[in-house]
Order: sequence, then structure tokens, then C-alpha cells
Amino acid sequence: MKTNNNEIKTVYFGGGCFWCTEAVFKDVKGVISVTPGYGGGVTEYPSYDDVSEDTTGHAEVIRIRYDPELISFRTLLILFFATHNPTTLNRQGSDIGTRYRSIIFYTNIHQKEEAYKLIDEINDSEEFEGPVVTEVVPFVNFYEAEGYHKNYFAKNQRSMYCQVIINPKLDKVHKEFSSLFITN
Ligand code: MHO
Repeated sequence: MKTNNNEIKTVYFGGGCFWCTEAVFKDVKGVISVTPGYGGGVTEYPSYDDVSEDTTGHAEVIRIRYDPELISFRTLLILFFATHNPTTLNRQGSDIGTRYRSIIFYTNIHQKEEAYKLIDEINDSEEFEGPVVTEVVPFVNFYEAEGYHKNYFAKNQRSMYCQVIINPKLDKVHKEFSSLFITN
């Protein structure tokens, strides 16, 4: 995809299982790449099994590289909050643990401000029953996940998790925000 490299920005989102978050963002127009991994913890080069112990401090996250001339950060945030529940502490559905916490690792002040702004709006709207618990913190670290986690949804569409958890989420977001997605 043609882009002006100087303009590419990066953000890291944790919104539960990274198979889901990767699947949501990888076909968004203006998103250059989406990479699942681990971030925000203390263990260096953790494996999936390490992170699954829930003692590394890492969250399952995705690194998103995007072209802000093609997609605004606010739009990325709107998709983020539309595709996970930001009010359940350390939990997304049946996935429970600090690795599933809702978290934004920003890489510039604009992202930080936009995140707080939208969180205030969501809280004011009472869209959710409880307050948003999403952490908004500066980027600290990121370790790419193992190869088999990359493009997991595309490679494992028939698995139970993909069918029951990811598919309905994608259907909903593709319908609600159809103009934001690449269709082929
Ligand atoms: N409950 C799912 C979560 C996968 S995710 C990459 C599983 O254990 O398979 O954490």
C-alpha cells in the first residue's frame, strides 16, 4: 500500500484476546499493519504460555501502524470501544485475567488526549452500565507474539472460538462501520 512513511503512526491496543482485536483492525482502511503481541509487563521476550500464567504483567495487545491521513486516531478509538467491553476489569467475556485488560499504550500526546476525550464521552453517554476502566498509559514495551497467533482468525475460521466469539463481533462491526473496511 502506498504511504508516506514519515506520516505513519503507531498505537497499541489491548482489548481482550488478540485474535479478536487483530481480526477487527487488519482490514480497516488506512491501517498499514496489525501485529499481535504482549506489552506492558516486566518479562522480557515472553511466550504465550508465560503470558497465560498471568504473572508477567503483560496484556495481549496489537500494534497498529496507521496512516493518519487515511484514518483518524479517533476513528480507531471508536472501533476499539465498539468491539470490546471497556467496563469489565481484567475480563472480556469468558477470558479472565490481567492479560485481557482494556488498555491503550499511546505513543504521542495527541493519542492520549483523544483517548481521554472519548472515554469521557462514553461515560457521559451511559452507553455501558458501568464506568470505562480502560487504562491509558505511555508505551513501554512490546514483544511480537509467536507466528501461529498472527492472522489467527483468517487461518482458523472454523475453530469454535473464532465462530462463537470473533465472527459475530466482526459481523457487527462490518455492518455498523462498513465504510471503514476494505472489502474485496
Ligand atoms: N479463551 C481463548 C483465548 C485465546 S486468546 C489468544 C483460549 O484460551 O483459547 O487469549
